[in-house]
Amino acid sequence: MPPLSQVIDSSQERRRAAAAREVHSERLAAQLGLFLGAAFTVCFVTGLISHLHQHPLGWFPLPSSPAGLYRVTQGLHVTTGLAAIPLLLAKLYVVSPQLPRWPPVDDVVDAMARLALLPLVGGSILLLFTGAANIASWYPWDFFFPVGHWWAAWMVMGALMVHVSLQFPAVKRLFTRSDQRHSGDVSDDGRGLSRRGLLGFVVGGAGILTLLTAGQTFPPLRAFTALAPRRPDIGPQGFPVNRTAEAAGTEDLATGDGYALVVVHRDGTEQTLDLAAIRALEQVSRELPIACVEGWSASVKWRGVPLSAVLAAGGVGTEEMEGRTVKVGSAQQRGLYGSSLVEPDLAGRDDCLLALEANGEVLHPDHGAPVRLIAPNRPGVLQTKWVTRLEVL
Ligand code: HEM
Ligand SMILES: Nc1nc2c(c(=O)[nH]1)N[C@H]1C(S)=C(S)[C@@H](COP(=O)(O)O)O[C@H]1N2
Ligand SMILES: [Mo]
Repeated sequence: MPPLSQVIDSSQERRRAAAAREVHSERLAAQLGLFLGAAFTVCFVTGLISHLHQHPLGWFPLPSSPAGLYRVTQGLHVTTGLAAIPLLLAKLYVVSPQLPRWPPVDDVVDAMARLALLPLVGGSILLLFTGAANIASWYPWDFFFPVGHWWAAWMVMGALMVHVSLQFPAVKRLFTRSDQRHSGDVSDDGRGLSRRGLLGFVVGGAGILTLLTAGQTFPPLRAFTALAPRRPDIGPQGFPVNRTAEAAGTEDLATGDGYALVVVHRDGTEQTLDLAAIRALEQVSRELPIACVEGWSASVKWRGVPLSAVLAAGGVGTEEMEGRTVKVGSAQQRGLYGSSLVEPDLAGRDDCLLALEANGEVLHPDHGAPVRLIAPNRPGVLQTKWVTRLEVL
């Protein structure tokens, strides 16, 4: 018969060991839920910003400065979204014993709670999967990515509000003193992942994913971009290309021979500028990022002519420009990115450029030669390449 103190010690040890295995606990589910909720909120807000850039609301204009703001918000979107993948997997593992249950619901509130899990879990998996596949340029689906991703985001955020309000007591218990702690459904069969193993998976997984992708937008981590689809310093003239001139069918344009920029006035009349006329205008140098919606970004030194000065050379005076949006059109016939809109405030800025040079060289064909749009705080998709048409709307 061992001494009493030893019996107590070993039972304490057992309890400690059991607590360490408390993987399927309410507490861990709530902790992971908090982090997931924070990550999804960051993704939703930054995603909305991205959406507003591409579908502007007249009464809610986005600022044109700081010039690198979109680079930060979209970099955050993709980085946070990827880090949420191990979080979601861990959360599903922790709550998995509670999913199959008989009877399936206890009461009306419980029925709502369990019903909300369908769009919540299904939508979250859809969001993270489509997001990750998109930045890897893999499209194993038929719908247009931003549309599917957009509606999944609203569905998930709605279900998340229902879920959080119903699970609020569990979150509250997280912040009460530990001796009053409610440990919830502990399945202590000693099998499966330990609590420490699970936390290691989450922190390690999120950390590794962040380390291997954040360099696509955060220069100090550039050397580690193994998982990111683009390294921001690789490509002609030192930065990446999404669509080449060959893919866009615009190789012939780059020579500049026969190039013509058509300026369309509000009354429909047209005026044409050749390349020499544009080159003869006063040029300015500006450092502005290309910040792709897919999360990579690169800072580039551009040289070119402010859009407003080119329009002026095409006969569009300040009065005609007043409060007007400009449609910037490309020679590219294929694909979705043949034109973009420049809002009135942006169109008047001297760092909203039609660029002729990048990083000290004449623009490379893949970067939009002979003339491409580059403007501050704007998603890459709106930085139209191979510009041949400016239309005052
Ligand atoms: C692996 C995780 C994720 C990745 C890699 C990712 C990636 C992206 C990308 C590349 C876009 C730009 C689409 C475009 O304009 O072409 C985008 C937009 C967006 N994302 Fe995500 N995302 C992720 C997770 C999430 C999550 C968790 C949410 C919300 C809870 C979310 C909400 C949105 C919204 C609302 C947009 C705007 C869609 C639009 O412009 O119509 N994303 N995301
Ligand atoms: N005409 C045209 N312009 C375009 C595109 C395109 O496919 N066609 N791609 C856009 C996208 S998605 C990005 S990220 C930037 C990339 O510019 P870069 O190739 O010079 O880096 O160009 C934008 N301008
Ligand atoms: Mo892009």
